[in-house]
Amino acid sequence: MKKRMISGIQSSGTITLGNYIGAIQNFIRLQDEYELFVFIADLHSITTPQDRKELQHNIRSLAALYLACGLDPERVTIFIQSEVPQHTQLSWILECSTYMGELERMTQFKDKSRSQAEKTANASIGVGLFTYPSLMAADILLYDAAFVPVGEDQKQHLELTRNLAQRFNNKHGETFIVPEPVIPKTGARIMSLTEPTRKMSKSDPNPRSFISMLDPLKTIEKKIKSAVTDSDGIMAYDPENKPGLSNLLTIYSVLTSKTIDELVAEYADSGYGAFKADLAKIVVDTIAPIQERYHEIYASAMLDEILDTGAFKAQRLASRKLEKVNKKIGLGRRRK
Ligand code: ATP
Ligand code: LTN
Repeated sequence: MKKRMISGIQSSGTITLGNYIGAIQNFIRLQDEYELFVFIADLHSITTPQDRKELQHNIRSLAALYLACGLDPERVTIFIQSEVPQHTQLSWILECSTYMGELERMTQFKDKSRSQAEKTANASIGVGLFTYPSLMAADILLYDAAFVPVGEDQKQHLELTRNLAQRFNNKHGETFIVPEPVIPKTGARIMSLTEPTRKMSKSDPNPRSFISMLDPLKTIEKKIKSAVTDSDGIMAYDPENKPGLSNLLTIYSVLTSKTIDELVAEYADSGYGAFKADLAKIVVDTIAPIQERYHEIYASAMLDEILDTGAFKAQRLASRKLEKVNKKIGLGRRRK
């Protein structure tokens, strides 16, 4: 039997080239080998303020992009997180055995609460942003997933998920599979185009910092050509001293079959301009066919059918698991 794998992406904006390289490319690569579940993490996205209409659009748009990027609904179960209420139910149970100190250490919480505090006059931060990792653990543990394909930034959340699974198993007996992260060797952390020491993020307020999968092709070209690099003109991969150029080399390498060493040699004498122009073409050639498929899928009734089927299948597994968990803890009642 195929091992099960699960992952999700937040519907907090349009996915970026970072999400595509760090996560989606891996989903596509692994969809034959594993029983794959991929969901739209809409509950996670409301841990930061969302506009109702935009959220509705982003949820459907992400589902359409999964398909447009190449996820095959015949092989992959695609569903919307909030349509499977067991996620929030198990999340509460896990929250009760997650320690404050564990959540306080999460770097994503530290980063996001800081930027949230800067944005709001009274520095209000929702509790959901803090407990976010317990919901993520529930997403994974409900499905007995052995593997979780994610980008580098999610490693710490995965470690917590493993701890929560082990903690529960120790207390209540074997219940959860302890999952392993699957992180790509190259491209697990694509950096911002304007501040290359920070990761590229779809909710970055500066649109020039990321390439959205739905950006007009001309915009993509411009963003790559104006990406921040150093000014010494020496072609080299050195993430510490040349973070901008190294990031572009990484993107070039993962979208082609060329290694970074080959690229450094190839562009050694041609300067950053020619390198960026070629890279822009490669990125556009990757994204253009995805955009062509996207619009038709977004408007189709077929997308709703796929999401209905996905939610049904996910609910069946999730409800069975949750029932077991409730029983082990002693929740609810035994009928007389
Ligand atoms: P947000 O800006 O709303 O926090 P995000 O762009 O950081 O969102 P997520 O929804 O948190 O994206 O991440 C979805 C998946 O994409 C995760 O597996 C994550 O590790 C991966 N990912 C996100 N950003 C990058 C990046 N810059 N490089 C590589 N992988 C990434
Ligand atoms: N936290 C993830 C999104 C996410 C996820 C998951 C990924 C929510 N639940 C379960 C893998 C498995 C992020 O990328 N920010």
